[in-house]
Amino acid sequence: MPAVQKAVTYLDIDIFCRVIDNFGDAGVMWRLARALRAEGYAVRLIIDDPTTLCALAGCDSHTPIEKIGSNESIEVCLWEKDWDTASCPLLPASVVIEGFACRLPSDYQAKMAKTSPAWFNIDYFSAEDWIENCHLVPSIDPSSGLIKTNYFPGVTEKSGGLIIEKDYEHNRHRLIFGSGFKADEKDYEHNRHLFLMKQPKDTNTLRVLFFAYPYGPIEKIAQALCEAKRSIELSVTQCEAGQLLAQAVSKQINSRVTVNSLPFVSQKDFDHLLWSSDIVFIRGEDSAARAMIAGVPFLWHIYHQDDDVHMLKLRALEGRFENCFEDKALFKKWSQLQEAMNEGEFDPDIFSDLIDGLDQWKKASECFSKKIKAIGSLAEKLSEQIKKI
Ligand code: TRH
Repeated sequence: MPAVQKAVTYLDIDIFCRVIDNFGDAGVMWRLARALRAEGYAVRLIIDDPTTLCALAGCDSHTPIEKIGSNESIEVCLWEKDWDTASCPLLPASVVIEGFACRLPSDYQAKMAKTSPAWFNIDYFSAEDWIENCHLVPSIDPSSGLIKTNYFPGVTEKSGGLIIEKDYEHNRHRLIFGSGFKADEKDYEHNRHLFLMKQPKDTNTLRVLFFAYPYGPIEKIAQALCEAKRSIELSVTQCEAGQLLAQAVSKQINSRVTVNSLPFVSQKDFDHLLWSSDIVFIRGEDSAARAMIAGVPFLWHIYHQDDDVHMLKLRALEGRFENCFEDKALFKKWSQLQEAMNEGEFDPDIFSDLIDGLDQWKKASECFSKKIKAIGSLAEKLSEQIKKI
């Protein structure tokens, strides 16, 4: 008798995302949607700003919303404005994910009270101690009585980890040893700048990637790059700070910095940029997390918060990194330069020392990347929690 194949039923997940500013909100939720899809769930992403999502997904800006997720088998749906005050036609999925406490449409939430789905809030990434006490802590929603579980991404065992795609190592290996950007060759003009990043460079030249906020010490960074003892191929991402840096560098005389102005690339190609770089200036949350996973030496321009809360977050991450630096003096220089950069200063001499210690800096970054990977991927850890409920 032929073996009867058991039908596999996958749970469906709704992810809600409001874009407050920039790319981080959509960036994290799109990455999560892809990673949960790879875990086998049927994923619907409900988002109020499809244009931002389109850029991250690498779609043409005219792509209709229902097509944005089709290559990834993810359903993308517009969060209509009036759903916040009037009725919402969506029926709740078995699992509901609220991105960064974005407040679900009240009608949708009222329907959840009848179906009791598993409900998670995915919070902001932090390396601080306190998140370990809040991770996976349930709270009771006063209006519906439903339980919502708070999930905190982080870099320690007791946190929720970071999203690391199942094919991450495979893709990285392909870029470094294989065909790289080949898949996009048909669109050579658009990807010309990415091809440049893949070309072999002379060993004394440094590839530096820049993604930061416009309120940083841009002129001082330009000066430090131009005073460096090694030639620099500087790739500036498409952002205001990138344009400002390119202008500031062009004003410096006799510099050995060549500037490559990048287009906005898809989230997948963004990893390629990190893998092809020697040093990255990185901002926000998702791209900083990607630099940590990539094991590339980075300087984090952290998102500014009131009362300097961001500096606590920055120092907490440095604290987690310290053991990975064999050279403690170099660790001090890295922390010093990074903190100063977030306070409007940038010392060319310290930057020069970091370049001199690049091998050690790289070793420390790779050590940290290993630690993060050992924790496991956020999507797998979240999936374990979903299966428990
Ligand atoms: O864009 P960010 O500054 O976004 C956020 C938001 O402001 C958010 O509200 C805030 O809370 C958070 O920062 C701290 O930086 P972030 O988080 O690094 O997101 C950028 C995303 O854009 C990330 O997924 C990488 C992606 N990206 C590309 O895919 N291609 C590109 O060319 C560039 C420059 C970025």
